[in-house]
Amino acid sequence: MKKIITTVAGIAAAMSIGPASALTVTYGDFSDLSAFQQNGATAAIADPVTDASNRKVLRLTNNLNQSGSAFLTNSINLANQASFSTKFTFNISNPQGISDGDGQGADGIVFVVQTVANTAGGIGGGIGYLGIAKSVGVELDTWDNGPGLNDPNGNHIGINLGGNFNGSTQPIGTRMNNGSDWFAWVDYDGVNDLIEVRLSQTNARPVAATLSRTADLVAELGQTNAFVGFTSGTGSAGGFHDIVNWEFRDTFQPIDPNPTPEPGSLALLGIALTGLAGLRRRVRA
Ligand SMILES: [Ca+2]
Ligand SMILES: [Ca+2]
Repeated sequence: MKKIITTVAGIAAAMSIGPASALTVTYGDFSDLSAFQQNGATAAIADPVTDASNRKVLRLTNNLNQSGSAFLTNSINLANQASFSTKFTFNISNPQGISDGDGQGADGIVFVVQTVANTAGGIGGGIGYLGIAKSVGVELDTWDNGPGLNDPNGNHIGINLGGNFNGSTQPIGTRMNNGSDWFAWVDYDGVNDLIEVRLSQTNARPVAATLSRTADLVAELGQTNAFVGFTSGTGSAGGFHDIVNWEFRDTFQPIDPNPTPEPGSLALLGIALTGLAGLRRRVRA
């Protein structure tokens, strides 16, 4: 599927409610990477990449001792107090090199919103993110670098600001570099200064956040125009770090592929069924 960019500014303006504009970027696959600026190792990987499941993916790194990134070339204006919602599927396969406590492979992937430059950060434990100031980075970290990089273990997620691994972290029980698809949701509510991350091995948005932290992204970024994309790094351990699909919304509008009905809808459905049953009884009588 090709990239789809939808603008509904006209609708929002006509209704005079909601945000002044709404932009959704959707990649069902990555057969067309023309809207991305690729940096470092990512730029050196020939496109398109077909993975072991015959899918066209965005492969960020594929060998040892690399740093790479891919950001949408055009910045996005996060006008609603820097709010955004995003969901992506990632897959880390082909673990290489040395092992940490949970096995082979490193270093992970970081989802990044940043303003400094359309570029990539440090290799290895830097996961392509270290040093990207004025940013928020949600790390999917598969290598234990210890306290120096604020790693609680060799398989965790974290929410970081300013290009440093300084945020709250959450260990994940199953190895993220297990070659399976993982599903991640990141939502930033700029009104309440709250970032929430959800991680799942199924394509169903978890009710509870896996990890959250408060942050004022407008203050952190210093502006609301931001580059959005992904970074990755490898060192003496590595692997294939792939983004399988991606959706990004420039406002706080959490993405749920399989929403459960609202209680109100269920109540209405119940009334409708009751009404039908009543009708049937009347018809029979
Ligand atoms: Ca690490
Ligand atoms: Ca590990």
